Amino acid sequence: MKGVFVLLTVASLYGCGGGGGGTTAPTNNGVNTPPPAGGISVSNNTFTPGTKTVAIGTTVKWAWNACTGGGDPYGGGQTCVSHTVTFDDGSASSSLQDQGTFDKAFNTAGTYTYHCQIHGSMGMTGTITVQ
Ligand SMILES: [Cu+2]
Repeated sequence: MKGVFVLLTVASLYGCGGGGGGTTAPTNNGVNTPPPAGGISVSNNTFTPGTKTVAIGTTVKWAWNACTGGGDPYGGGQTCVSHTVTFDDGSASSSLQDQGTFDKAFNTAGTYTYHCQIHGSMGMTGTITVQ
């Protein structure tokens, strides 16, 4: 019995696909990720803070906080809305995801604008100024 459990655990580990780039696979269903100090929260239709100034060489982290609701008496789960961090210059951007994080290093001075592919037209945009 114990051996079967171990085999199943190993099989499920191998079943996880590899993530790409700086995006962490969303592993915690219905769980928001608090942004670290200096990070940016990705919530429903807004990035907070929407504008940010960093020093050259800084890695900025976005953390998805797009799950709301849940906690009803019947144990219903939260609803998580998918968003992207998509750079207007076509540089490395996040996946369309409803949880997890995305990291991007800024090694060149400049102004980098980004948007959510789904909600950019609703004003879900942001700017990173690197100096
Ligand atoms: Cu969005």
